[in-house]
Order: sequence, then structure tokens, then C-alpha cells
Amino acid sequence: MSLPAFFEADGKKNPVFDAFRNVNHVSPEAIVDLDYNGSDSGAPCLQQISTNLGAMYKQMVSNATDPLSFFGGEFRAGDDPFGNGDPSIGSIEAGCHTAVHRWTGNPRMPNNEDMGNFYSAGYDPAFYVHHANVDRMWKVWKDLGIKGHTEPTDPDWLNASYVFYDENEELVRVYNKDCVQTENLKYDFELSPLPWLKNRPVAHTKPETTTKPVEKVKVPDVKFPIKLDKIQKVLVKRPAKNRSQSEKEKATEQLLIKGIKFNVSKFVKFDVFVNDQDDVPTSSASESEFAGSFAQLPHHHGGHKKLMTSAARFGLTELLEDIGAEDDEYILVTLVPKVGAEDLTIDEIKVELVPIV
Ligand SMILES: [Cu+2]
Repeated sequence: MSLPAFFEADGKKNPVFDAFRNVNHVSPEAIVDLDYNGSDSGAPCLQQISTNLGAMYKQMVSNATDPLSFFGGEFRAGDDPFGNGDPSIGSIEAGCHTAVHRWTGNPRMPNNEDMGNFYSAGYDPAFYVHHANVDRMWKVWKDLGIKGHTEPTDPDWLNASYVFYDENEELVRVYNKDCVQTENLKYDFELSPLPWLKNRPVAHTKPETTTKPVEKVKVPDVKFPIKLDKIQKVLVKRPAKNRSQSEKEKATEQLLIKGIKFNVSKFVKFDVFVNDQDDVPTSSASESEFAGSFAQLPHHHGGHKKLMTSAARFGLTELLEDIGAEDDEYILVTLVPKVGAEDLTIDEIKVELVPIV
């Protein structure tokens, strides 16, 4: 859980060295922060490991119950990548992927170069290793053997293609359908332990604590769109409560945050909590009430403000089991801006049931 030492050994003579990295994060003793907010949390080693394990469990299991949650929403040829508000971000993409980018980039550079910005990330050789690891997460997710962890089967996706140069400098077209099985590409990933798999988060609020039913919590009336220049609390009605085991196997309950509009030239992150009744939520990333985060790397746009729209999904099925709130009609959602969210707005928050196929 640190930047491998070979990226820094021998300094400039090393072909995988990059001068534009966060100097505080290049030593093998610096443990990566998978809940990185843009500055060091100062968490002790064991606490950081626990945060990372909890984040991984959520992004690979409880917030990744189906292809839509894990991969993110669908972009079709011709869609405007900035204006299309529906596709949601993928669990790993918004989570550990973006955290590692930002954590590795140099905060002393104007755009957090190299890894901390879209335009410059590929200048750091660590980028390729990082993205190979994101690919590995895809394979691990598929191989967990959990119902719903399946590839997209839409022909539009299977037949999407890209051109690359081969070893003879000839352009070749490669289709998604040819890449789904890594064996066809003549590579596979080494098996390694998955310690996060045994780290299902636990409730922050202990069962013996008496808390008000969330319906009774005083929440100011909110009018959408809401602005995340401060902490926002919203009561959201659930489509069903007390679902049976067989109902849960057929559909997953998800919190959907839609129409997230933000400035693409900033690093943006906000955290999402469910039923944390404190004014400022105190649940940690390894606890159930911390549903997850929305985070996006900035694009460098020469100082122009450009708005992008996205959405985010968070799994509620396990979360509500953990905190003993399956009987509740409402959930209390708290959104906490962490960085770059001063002018971020949200159009809609709802709970929906997504079929597992
Ligand atoms: Cu990336």
C-alpha cells in the first residue's frame, strides 16, 4: 500500500523516475490514503490501513453490486461527455483510482502534476502500473463469484473499438469483445491475497445507543438543486423496506445522487453518509454509515471554468443491514464537501431498486 521503491531508486537515471511526485509520498513507509482529500490526514498507520480496507470493501462489494455501479453509466457514441447528466461514475473510478492519482501528484505544482491531473497523468510511468492495477480490480471483481458481478453484454460496448500500433508499427483495430478475457491477450494477473474481502464495515453507532428515528431528525427543507458550499442533509424515502433475502438477491437498493454539476478544472470530492445523526458526521471510511465518496480529477482547461455533469451510486442493502435500519421508511443522507465543491450543485437524490441479473 505504498509507491513501490523501484519508481524512485537511483533518481533521474531511473527510467521510471518522475520528478513531479509528492515528495512526502515516495518513500515505501508512506502508506497510500484511499480516502485522500487533497492533503495528508495524519492518520496513524493502523487507522490508515483500516480506512483503506473499508474503502476497498465498499468499492469492490457493497457499492459494486452490479455492472452499472462498478463500471459506471453508459456513454454512447455521439453523447456529449460534458453535458450528458445521466451516466454515473464507477465505484473504483471515483474511489481508490482517483485517490491514488491525486495522492501521487505533486501538490506544489499548479495543476498537481503529473498524476494529479488528466492532461499530465500519463507523463508519470507510475500511471501505467496504476491503471494496470485498475484492470486487475476488474478481473478480481469478476472472479469474486458474487451474483451480479458480470460484464456488460450490450453489443454497442462489445463492438466498440480503438486503434493501436502493433510491434511492427502497423495500425490494428482492437475491439472490447476481444479484451474481456485477458487470456486472449496472453496475459493474466498473479493471484494475491484480498484482505479487504474480510473487512465488511461495521456500524459507527453501536446498537445499544439510543438514537432518534431518522424521520424525527430536524432537517431543514431543501430545494433542489442544492449547493455543496456547506454540509447538506436530506431525508430520502425508500421504495421498500424490510425486504426478504430473495428480494435482495433479485434487486439491490441504491442511493442515487443525480445531476452533480461541478467545475472540471478543480479536484472535487464530497463524502456521503447515511443515518449519521451528528451535525458533522463522525463515521470513518471503515464504518458503515460512511457510504462513500464522489471524486473527480481535474482537467486542465487553461483557466476556463467548464461545468461537467455526473452522478454517483452507493449500495444501501448491506449498509442498512449493518446499522439495523432495514425497517425505516426514510434514510438521512448527509453530504459533506471535502475539496473543490464550493460551486458544485446536485439536482436530485433518490433511493432506487436496481435489478441484479
Ligand atoms: Cu486514471
